[in-house]
Amino acid sequence: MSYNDAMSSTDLFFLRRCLTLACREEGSVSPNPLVGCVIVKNGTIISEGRHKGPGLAHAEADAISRASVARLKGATLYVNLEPCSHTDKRTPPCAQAIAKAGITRVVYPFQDPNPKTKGLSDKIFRDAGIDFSRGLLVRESAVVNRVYLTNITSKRSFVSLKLGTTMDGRIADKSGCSRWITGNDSQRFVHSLRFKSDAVLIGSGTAASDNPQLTIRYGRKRKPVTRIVLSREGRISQSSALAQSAKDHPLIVIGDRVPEKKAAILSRLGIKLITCDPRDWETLLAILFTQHQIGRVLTEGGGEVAGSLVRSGLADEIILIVAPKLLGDAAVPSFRGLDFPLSEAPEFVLFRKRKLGSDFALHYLSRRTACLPDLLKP
Ligand code: AOF
Ligand code: ZN
Repeated sequence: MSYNDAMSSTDLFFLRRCLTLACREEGSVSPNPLVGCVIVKNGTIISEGRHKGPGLAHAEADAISRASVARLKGATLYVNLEPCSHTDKRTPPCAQAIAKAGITRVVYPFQDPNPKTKGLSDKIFRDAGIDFSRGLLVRESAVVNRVYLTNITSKRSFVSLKLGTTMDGRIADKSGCSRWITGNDSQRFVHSLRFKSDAVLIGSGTAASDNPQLTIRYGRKRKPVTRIVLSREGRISQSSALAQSAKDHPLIVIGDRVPEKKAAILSRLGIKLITCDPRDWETLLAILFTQHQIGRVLTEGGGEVAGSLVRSGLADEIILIVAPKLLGDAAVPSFRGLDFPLSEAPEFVLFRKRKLGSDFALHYLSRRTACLPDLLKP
């Protein structure tokens, strides 16, 4: 069908509501997509639903279950991803449930790139006489599901690179001291970023100098987040906060030259070892997603990790938290080892900005992430 302006503005309103509902579950759904659904009759919402995590009801099924059988007949269903129709999975297929419920119109932005279900709902809807349309709110919906889309199209973890810096882009003073560049509000914000991720990753230099815990300690929602340390030789102090908490919070060391004795010590401490060259981001991110179900990894420093990720072109987004301070030339730079002429400088797209006390969080998407919608067939 083709849109007229009045129809599309109403449809946009309800699709935006789906995104708001979907985003409430950020941090809980991995490796699944963020999905919200609203069912509308005579211009009013009669039911809403959202997907709350793997194995739990899909957004459409959740919304259908909250409305009476009679009211569903002839209603319109909005959802921010093509409804699924495959059956070899944990939950029943949604397209069939929508048809069975007597819904007569379905609106969603784009097809689900999951090859098991992509495009299959068309026939189900056509056979049931359901009028379906897509193509609205594609960009916003793709950005909301950037983690899922990257996971499914590239078969690797999505990378959120976070750095706390001064106004002159320094992450520590010349003695290596970085506590604390950013303020309390930023601290809480970082814990919410950890919650939205499946793993938090640092280099062995940061592990040694900061002795961090990398757990979630603030905020309403808590979950065990996997901590990852990169070290070719498997260097991590047995008395460090990370090693000491490995029995309660999963800890992985990534290295390719870990001596057998060291590997035995790590195993005794409850630390998992992944044998991989930590400079080979492509292989590492593929292993983290396909073998460890890590959909989104948050990297928290330092400058070596940030520099090498940008060089590899695999920093999918960069979240800079900038404090109103200056440290000067001798202090530690944010991105080590980069050297681009201006004409080749990697460019990012500003996605969001947020004031955090006297700091500012600047959230940039890589060109690849910003272009994800171009990969999608509406
Ligand atoms: C979700 N939530 O609301 C929708 C999804 O293993 P399952 O049964 O949870 O199926 C997961 C797949 O279902 C997922 O990869 C995606 O293709 C499709 N749609 N998934 O988790 C939802 N609508
Ligand atoms: Zn479904």
